[in-house]
Amino acid sequence: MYPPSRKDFISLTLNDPHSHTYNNGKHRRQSCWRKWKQLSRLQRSLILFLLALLLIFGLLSYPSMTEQWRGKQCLHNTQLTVMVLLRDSLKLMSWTAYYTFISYSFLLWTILFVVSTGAVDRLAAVCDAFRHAWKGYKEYAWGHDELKPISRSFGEWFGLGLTLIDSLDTMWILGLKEEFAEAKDWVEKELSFDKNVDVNLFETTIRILGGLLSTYHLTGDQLFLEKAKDLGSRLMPAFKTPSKIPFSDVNIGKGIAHPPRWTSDSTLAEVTSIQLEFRELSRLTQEPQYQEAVNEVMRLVHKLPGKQDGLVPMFINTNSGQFTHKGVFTLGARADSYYEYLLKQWIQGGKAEDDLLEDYLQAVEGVKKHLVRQTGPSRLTFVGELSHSRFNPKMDHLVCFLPGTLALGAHNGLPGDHMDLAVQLMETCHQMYQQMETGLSPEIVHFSMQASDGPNLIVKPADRHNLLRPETVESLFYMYRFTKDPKYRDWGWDILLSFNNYTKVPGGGYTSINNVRDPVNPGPRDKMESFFLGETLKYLYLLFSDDMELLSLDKYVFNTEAHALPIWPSPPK
Ligand code: DMJ
Repeated sequence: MYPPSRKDFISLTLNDPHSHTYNNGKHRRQSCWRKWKQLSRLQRSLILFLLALLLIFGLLSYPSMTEQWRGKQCLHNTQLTVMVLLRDSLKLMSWTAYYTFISYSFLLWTILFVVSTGAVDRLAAVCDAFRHAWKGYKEYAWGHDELKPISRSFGEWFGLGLTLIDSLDTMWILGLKEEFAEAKDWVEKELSFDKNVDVNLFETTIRILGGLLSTYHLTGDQLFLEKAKDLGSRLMPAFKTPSKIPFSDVNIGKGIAHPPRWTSDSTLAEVTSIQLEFRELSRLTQEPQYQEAVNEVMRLVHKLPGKQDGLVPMFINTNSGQFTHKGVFTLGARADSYYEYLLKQWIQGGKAEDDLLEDYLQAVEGVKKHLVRQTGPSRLTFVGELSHSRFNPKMDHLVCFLPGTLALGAHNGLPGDHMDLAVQLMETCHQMYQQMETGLSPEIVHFSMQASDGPNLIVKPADRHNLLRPETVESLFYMYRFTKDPKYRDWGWDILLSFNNYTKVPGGGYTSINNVRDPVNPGPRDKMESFFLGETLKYLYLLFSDDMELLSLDKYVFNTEAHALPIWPSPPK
């Protein structure tokens, strides 16, 4: 796949004035022009309008032209695009009356096109947002992990240029060639994994390994595969544990892994959400050790006692290989992407691995039975948590990945009621934004189950922050792709506007905020998470794009950090 090409204007090819064809045509045009002048103004307008319509349909159905438009959306905002087209049309008008005629039609088409498709504005707005975020990163945090946009400095987590790598494929998809080239240059010259640093296995896999693999697939550039191989091999010591359940942390320079200081447990979602990336690395390198290591984790978890109707506890011990903290079940932090990766591994591998499907289907039934409930006031469907048989009507924003995952499953032939649940949960995630004064969701919401006229959503003071997370726009993207219902785009648009209103920092960057209920003082936290560029803006762009072949969901599966990996071709029969 290639990025949209940069074009500053659409050119029309004119006939050679010295050719015979042109001279013959000249007479015809002169008589046409005379006839044209004899028409009334109404007749002329009507013809122009019809021609404009013809042009719209013609151009829209011409693939290479829409390809050019896609490129423009990131290079110009709509107004600029219109101005460029206007300028070109005016230039053409100074030719003969024939070209004036064409120009008017073209101009009319442009205006109608822009007015009739909100898509142009929305895509351009995502591009503007990306550029603004990138500007801050480039100026104050270049090559570092995260931008601190308020203090105009940076934060370091692993010291591996996290935001830059997480953003690579987003820039490619948005057609931001110059920005991409600069970032690639940094990867080539500056990025080294030969560093004495402790990294978190899961975060490094989903953001950096996933980002490099996805960029390799989009660009075909070996550089990214070489870097991915180097990183993958440096992460492997994490799997050297008595149970083969990996440690949470690895020193990629020394090749030594260890659990967190306070426990020998690993987080369940972390050890079961690195599979897509390691499996793909094995496929590309033909080196089986990556795939074998992560498949072993799935095999162990598959047969482990302590699940409840497919729901898994949040921790697993690296020595014993057993679940710990049993009896607590959530679809939020520490368990979320386990469920997501069951389905996505099944899809990645060509729907051949039955254990994955079985675990996923069972888990969805478990979610429906134990965790899905409705609010009292207006019957909003939500996913709560279970703690030793006690139901807690609390839902992390993280759970909003679920409508998208359920919809993806239904699209791949899983039961239709998964889609029904997806539709209901999508509505709730939308309400988590819409009912807040800033239009942005808090990190955690509690739901009222009492039948009353009171609010459905309750936000505790400690949960009022927003970290620019992607899960809701991610699900909106899936829902739009599968239903084409424009309301999902409108909901995504409202979210982008709210990000712009309350989290955009003058000078460059976006910041997470402390209080989504206070539009006067949302309380900037001075941190732009890498997933804002890697995921949130990418999913918004894909949501607004009319090009359903742009990372088709029948060809790619997105990892949990929105990095696209190919669905494997089926083996020859
Ligand atoms: C991302 O790093 C991933 O989406 C992960 O699965 C969950 N947390 C963040 C975004 O919220």
